[in-house]
This record gives sequence, structure tokens and C-alpha cells, in this order.
Amino acid sequence: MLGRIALIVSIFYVVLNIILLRWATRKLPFTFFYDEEYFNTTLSKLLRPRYVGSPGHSEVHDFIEHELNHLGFSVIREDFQEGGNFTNLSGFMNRDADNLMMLTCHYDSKMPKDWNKKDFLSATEAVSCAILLSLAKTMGMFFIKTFSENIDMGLALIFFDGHYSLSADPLDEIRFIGAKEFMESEIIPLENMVVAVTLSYIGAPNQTFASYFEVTNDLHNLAADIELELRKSGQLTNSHVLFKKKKQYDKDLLDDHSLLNELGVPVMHVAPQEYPKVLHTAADNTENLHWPTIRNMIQILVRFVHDFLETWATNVNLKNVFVSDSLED
Ligand SMILES: *[C@@H]1O[C@H](CO)[C@@H](O)[C@H](O)[C@H]1NC(C)=O
Ligand SMILES: *[C@@H]1O[C@H](CO)[C@@H](O)[C@H](O)[C@H]1NC(C)=O
Ligand SMILES: *[C@@H]1O[C@H](CO)[C@@H](O)[C@H](O)[C@H]1NC(C)=O
Ligand SMILES: CC(=O)N[C@H]1CO[C@H](CO)[C@@H](O)[C@@H]1O
Repeated sequence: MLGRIALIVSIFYVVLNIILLRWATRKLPFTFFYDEEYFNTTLSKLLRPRYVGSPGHSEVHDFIEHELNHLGFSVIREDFQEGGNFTNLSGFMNRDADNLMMLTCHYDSKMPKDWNKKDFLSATEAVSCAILLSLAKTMGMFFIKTFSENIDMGLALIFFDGHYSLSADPLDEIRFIGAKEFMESEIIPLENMVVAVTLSYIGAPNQTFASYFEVTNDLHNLAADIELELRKSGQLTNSHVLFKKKKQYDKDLLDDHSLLNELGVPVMHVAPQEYPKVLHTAADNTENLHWPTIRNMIQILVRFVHDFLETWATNVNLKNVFVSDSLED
């Protein structure tokens, strides 16, 4: 319990320090080049029916594993059976650190009722995973620099399998099999999970993103501030505002983070307030994606992850707070 409080306190300090740091240094030491061609190629590799047991399922996890390796992450791939063949994938930077920032998505799609249906692509689910890989590519040099500096913070990109159960029945519950296995496996000890940022259902038109958890409300507001700043300096595609400073603790869409939250991991859910209208229909494809949302989301999240890690790396006080608090355990 004390450890958990220490984590929450340290998140608070991270945010406070990020705000101070941003105020003090307006100029980024790093320039990030978002490569949309990479995003598009990545997305096209993910866009196939990829429910457990389908050929697309193994093609997609093999592809993600390959990309993570290629982008310099150390990859843990775990295959497990629970009525079907599931595969969790995680990519780590500085895995041995005592503190890990986790970014997560789920890569499987729902099984279609009509088994011959080829066009059930679940684009608004695939986008989150393509964003994570794009972010990793865009931030590659920054990661190498940051994690070579011996900081006690690491990064985990987690691609959950088994979001959906082994059934095409729309009434059948979402089961989070991958997330459950992941937590049970203790690949990352619970007390090392500083924050889990879960991306869900991104890329439909008109989406706005609220704050769903009190413990990460400051982090949510930070994302909103970053968006505002990027917008002011002309770095975003012209479109509506994504991050609203709006608390919505009682209404959050279900995803793998729900389980992590129950176990006490501080969770930030980067998700719209409603499911995309096209979800689980053939219309959930590339044509119906809203590109300004995707482009802007990537730019915002790159800055967000940068600020979080940079603050942790450069702020001695922050580490003192964290270490002294954890020692009380
Ligand atoms: C990526 O795909 C979108 C949608 O097809 C397209 O509008 C955009 O121009 C593409 N970007 C690049 C760099 O090819
Ligand atoms: C799981 O994979 C193994 C080996 O590829 C295969 O023999 C088995 O039939 C698969 N199980 C299911 C439930 O698809
Ligand atoms: C998005 O919102 C605008 C203004 O509220 C509306 O006119 C438009 O139809 C909406 N688009 C979709 C796809 O919901
Ligand atoms: C990376 C990851 O989450 N691996 C876990 C996936 O599930 C299996 C089955 O229990 C675990 O053993 C892995 O550790």
C-alpha cells in the first residue's frame, strides 16, 4: 500500500516537475520527425482479420515482434494456450530499471460471425498499435540517449493479445485474457509499474479524449497542455481539440487497462468518450479513419513521453522523493 502511495506521490512530482521544466526550457533539445510513411506501412501490416486462430493473428504478432526488435527493443514473446493459441508481446528499453512506464494496446480483433468475411479489419483498434510503433520509431534516438544515461526508469511497449474471447457472439464478454496472463506472469513486477498508458479506439472522426482516472488526471491535463502548445506553434494539423480537461471518472470504455487499474496500477486511458460508430463493422477500415486525429495524437504522445522520461532523467529531487518513500515500505 505504501509503495502504491509512493508511486502516486511520485507521479504527482513528475507532473509538477514537467510543468516547471517546460516553463524553464521552451526549446526541445530533440527534434522529432514523424514518419507518416512508416505509420501507413505499419498500419497496412496490421489491417487484416487477426482474431485468435486466424492466419492474420500470427502474421500480425510476428510483424510486431520483428518491428520491436528492429527498433532496438528487447522483446519478450510469450505464447500461451487458453482454448486457443495466444501470444503476448512486450518490447523493453532499460528493462532492469525499478520503474517502468508502460504504453499498451491490444492487437487482436474480434472474431467475425461470418467466417468467410475477409473485410473485418478493425482499423480503429489497429491504429493504437501502429501509433505505439510509430512513436518508438520517431523517438528512437531520444530513447538511446535517455536510456544510456543510467536512469532508473525504463519503457515497456505492450501488445496484448486476447482482448476478445474465442467467440463471435457480440453478447459474449470481452475477457482481457492477454492482460490477465501478463499480470500473472509478473514479467514486470507490480510495484515497478509507474504508470500504464493504454491507447484504445483512436482514429474515428469527432473523437475527444477525457480524463477517466483521478490518479492520472494531472498527466491527462499535461497532454492537454502539450496539445495546446503544439497547436499554438503550428505543429499540428488543423482540426478539433482532442484532449479535453474534462473529468469523467464514472464513464470509461472497457479495455485491458481496466484490469491493471483493479490491481492498483496508475492508469491513463487515452480513449475517446464513445466507441467508434464503425467498430465491429466492415466500415472500420482505412477510408473511414480521421487522419488529422491520428497525426495530432502521435505528435502529442511523442512530446508527452518525452517530457515524462526527460523529467525523470534530469530531476534529482524527484528520484530522492521516490527512493525515500519506497524505503519506508
Ligand atoms: C498515409 O495514408 C493516408 C490515407 O490513405 C494518406 O492520406 C496519406 O497521404 C498517407 N501518407 C503518406 C506519407 O503516404
Ligand atoms: C495451437 O498451435 C498448435 C501448433 O501450431 C496447433 O497444433 C494447435 O492446433 C493450435 N491450437 C488451437 C486451439 O488452434
Ligand atoms: C462530426 O461533428 C460535426 C459537428 O458536430 C458533424 O457535423 C459531423 O456530422 C460529425 N461527423 C461524424 C462522422 O460524426
Ligand atoms: C509478455 C507477456 O505478457 N508474457 C506473458 C503472456 O502469458 C504467458 C502465459 O501465462 C506468460 O507466461 C507470459 O509471461
